[in-house]
Amino acid sequence: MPVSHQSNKVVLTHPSGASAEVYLYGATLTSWKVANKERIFVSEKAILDGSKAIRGGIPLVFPVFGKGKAPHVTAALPQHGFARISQWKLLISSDDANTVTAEFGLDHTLISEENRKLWPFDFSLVYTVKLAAETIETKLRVHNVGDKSFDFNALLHTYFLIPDASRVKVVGLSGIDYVDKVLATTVRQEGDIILEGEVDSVYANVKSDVQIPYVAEEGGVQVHLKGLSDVVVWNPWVGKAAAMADFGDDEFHKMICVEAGQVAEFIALAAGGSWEGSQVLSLL
Ligand code: TA6
Repeated sequence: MPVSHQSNKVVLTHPSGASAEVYLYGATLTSWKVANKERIFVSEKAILDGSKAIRGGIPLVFPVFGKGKAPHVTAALPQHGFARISQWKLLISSDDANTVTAEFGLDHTLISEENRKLWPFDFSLVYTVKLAAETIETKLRVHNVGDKSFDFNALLHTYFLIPDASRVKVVGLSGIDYVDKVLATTVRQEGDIILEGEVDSVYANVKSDVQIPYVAEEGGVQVHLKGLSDVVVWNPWVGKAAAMADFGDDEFHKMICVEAGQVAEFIALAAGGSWEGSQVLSLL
């Protein structure tokens, strides 16, 4: 069955054998298997019961990246907003010879009363997961269905499963100025990124694909941005890993976040307006 809707998640299965899983909680994609290998990292300690954002997969960041800052209206929202901690609905699913697609929805009537009060705008989100034999596209559409304009961040907070942090690099960001949140400074990226410690970097105006090639073995993944221009690269490394209860102390070796979104600036959306952004993940 191309799309099976279980109680708390939706499973997409492609005729090629590729598959994906999306929890309705947060519309969090928690698995993308292709060529018989899992490409998405989910912590062994992730909490999947809807009581906390899932540690891994592709959490959806909306309407704010990180913690909002007063006096912005997002200042009191939970970190990374409410999309990843709300219960989404499966809207439609479809399949054809090449792809299997599922669409998920969240709107202002489905979020908690508390978040509704903190962010009093009428909105509708549609999240589309389109699985093909060797690629997967995840697209977020934002609709302003109210009579007041609002501004927002949006980000696909993708955790990639990797062979080992010492055997990957991130290619495609060289020459771009980035905010280094570890060193609290802005610097220009010189060359490829290798993981030798905590990384928490925000790159704006990225215009090319970002690749995560494995070193010393074949393979890797590519992130193609569509309608998105910012990329966040994050690995908590040993210190921050130890501080996260829902993350194994040594799991930082097995993951890297390369996150496509619009976070450097807020996007203004007029009443009645729509916006969309997506990423296409593929194998190297
Ligand atoms: O995307 C990187 C980041 O903003 C890091 O600063 C770190 O906070 C990470 O997200 C995880 O955030 P979370 O709220 O999921 O623990």
